[in-house]
Amino acid sequence: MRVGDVQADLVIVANRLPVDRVEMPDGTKAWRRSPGGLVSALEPVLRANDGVWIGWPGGTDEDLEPFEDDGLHLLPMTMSAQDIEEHYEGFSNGTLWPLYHDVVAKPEFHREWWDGYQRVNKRFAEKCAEVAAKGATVWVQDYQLQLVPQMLRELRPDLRIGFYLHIPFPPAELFQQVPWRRQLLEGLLGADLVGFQLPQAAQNFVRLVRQRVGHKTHRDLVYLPDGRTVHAAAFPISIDFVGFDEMAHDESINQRAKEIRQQLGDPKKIMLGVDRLDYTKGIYARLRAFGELLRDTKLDVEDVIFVQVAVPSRERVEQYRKLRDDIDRLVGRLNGDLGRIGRPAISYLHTSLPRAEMAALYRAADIMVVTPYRDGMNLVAKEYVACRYEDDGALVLSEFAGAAEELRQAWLVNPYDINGMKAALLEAYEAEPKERTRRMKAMRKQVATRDVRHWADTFLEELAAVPGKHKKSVLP
Ligand code: GDG
Repeated sequence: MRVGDVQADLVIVANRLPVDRVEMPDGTKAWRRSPGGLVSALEPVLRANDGVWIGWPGGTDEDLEPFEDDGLHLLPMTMSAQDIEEHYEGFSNGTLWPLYHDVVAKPEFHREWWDGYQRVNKRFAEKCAEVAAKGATVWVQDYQLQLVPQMLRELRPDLRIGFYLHIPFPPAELFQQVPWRRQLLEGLLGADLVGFQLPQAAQNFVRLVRQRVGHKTHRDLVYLPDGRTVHAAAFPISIDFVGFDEMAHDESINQRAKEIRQQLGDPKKIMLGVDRLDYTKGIYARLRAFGELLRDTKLDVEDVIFVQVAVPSRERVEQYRKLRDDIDRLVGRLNGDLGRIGRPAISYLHTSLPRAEMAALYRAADIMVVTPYRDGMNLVAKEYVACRYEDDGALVLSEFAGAAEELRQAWLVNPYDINGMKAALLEAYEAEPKERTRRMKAMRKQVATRDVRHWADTFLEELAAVPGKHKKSVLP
C-alpha cells in the first residue's frame, strides 16, 4: 500500500500519533516512537491489516505527508495554535477531563472551546473518510474525539466503527452539566461498539442515552430509530505483560535497581509513586499521608524513603501549573521538617524517564503507591505487578482506579481518607513476606492472562460480530 493514496481496511484514529516529532541536536526533525501500551497492542493488528494510524504528531501548523515508520502507516494531522488552545487544552483538558474524573477540579465551559472541539473532530472524521477502504473497520480512541463516530458515519455509512474511552465515563448527575451533552452522546452513537474501562461506565452511558436522547435501550444495547443497534460494553485495558516481565528479568535492569537503592542510602524500604503530574492522581494527599507517618514516628527516615516521579504534563493549563507549585512546596516542607543530612523524606523527580529506568524503579520499590481520586484504569499499577516476578513487593491502590476491579489483592484505599491511607501504607510496610507473596501471586496471574493483547482482541472480535454487511475479521 502506498500511503499517499491509502485505502486501508483498518484505521486507528487517536488524538496523538504513536510517534513524536523531535528536534535533533543539528536542528533537523526526526520521529521518535512513543513506547505506549496502546501502540504495542495495536501494532500487530495494524500490520496484519496494512492499517493506518491517524493522529496529531505534536507541534503546530506543520503540514506533514503521510509516512511509514517501521512498517506502520502513519497519517499526521495538522493542528494550529488555535486548535490546540480550544480543542486540546480547552475542551478536552479543561472541560471533559475534570468533568469525567468526578469533577476533582472544576470544569470550565466555553463556547469557543466547543467550536474548536467540533472543528477538529470534523477534520479527523473527514481524513478518516478519505483513507478508509470500502467496508473498513475504524477504531476511534478517547475523549478528544467523541464526535468522530457520528461525523464519520454520515460521510461513510459503509464503515464499521468502534470507539474506546480510556478515561472514566461519569454518572448522569455530572455529565448533565455539559451544555452540549446531547451532541456528545449522539457523536458516540455513530459507533457500532462503544467500549469503556468498566461495566459501570457502560451503564452510565446507556442510561444517559435513554434519558437524554430518548432512544430505546435494553441492557447494553441501544436501538436507534434507523434500525441500527449500538453496543456499549466494558473492555478493561491492560499492558504488555510479557514485555514487562522480560524487561524485569534483564540483568542490567536489576543491576540498576541495586544501584538506585545504594544511591538512596540503602534504606530498608523504598516506597514509589509514578504519575503524570495530574490533579486526578492524588499525589499531594499521598505525600501528606507519608509525611504524617514520619511525623507520628510510625516510620523513620533512616529506614524508608518515598521516591515520587511526576511526569510533566499539560503544562500550559493553569490548574496543572498550580498543582506543580503546590507539590513543590509540600515536598520542600516535608524534606525541610522531617529529613536529615543525606536522608530526605522524599526523593522527588519532575521528569519523564526512559522505560528501562522505570522498570529498574519498579524492581527497586518495595511498596508501590497508586492513589488517584479517579482513574480510568491506571497502567502503572499493572506494570509494577508485571515486574515483580519473584512474587514480592506490595501494591497500595486506590479503590477509585479502574485497576482496583481486577487487582483485588492490593492494599485498597480511599484516597480522600488520609488516616485510612496512613493505615494501609503502614500495613503494606509491615506485612509479612508470606502475605505479600500471596497477594502478588494472585495479581500477577490476573495481569498475565488479561494483557493488552487480550484487550485489543476482545474489542475487535466484538466489533467484527456487530451485525452488518462487513463480515471480515480484522484479527491477524
Ligand atoms: C490514561 C488514563 C488509563 C509514565 N511515566 C513515564 C512513563 N509512563 C507511562 C507508564 C504508563 C503510562 O505512562 C501512564 O498510564 P496510566 O494508565 O498510569 O495513566 P494516564 O497517562 O492517565 O492514562 C488511564 C490509560 O489512559 C490507558 O487506557 O489506564 O486511566 O488516565 O504506561 O509506564 N513512561 C516512560 N517514562 C516515564 O517517565 N517511558
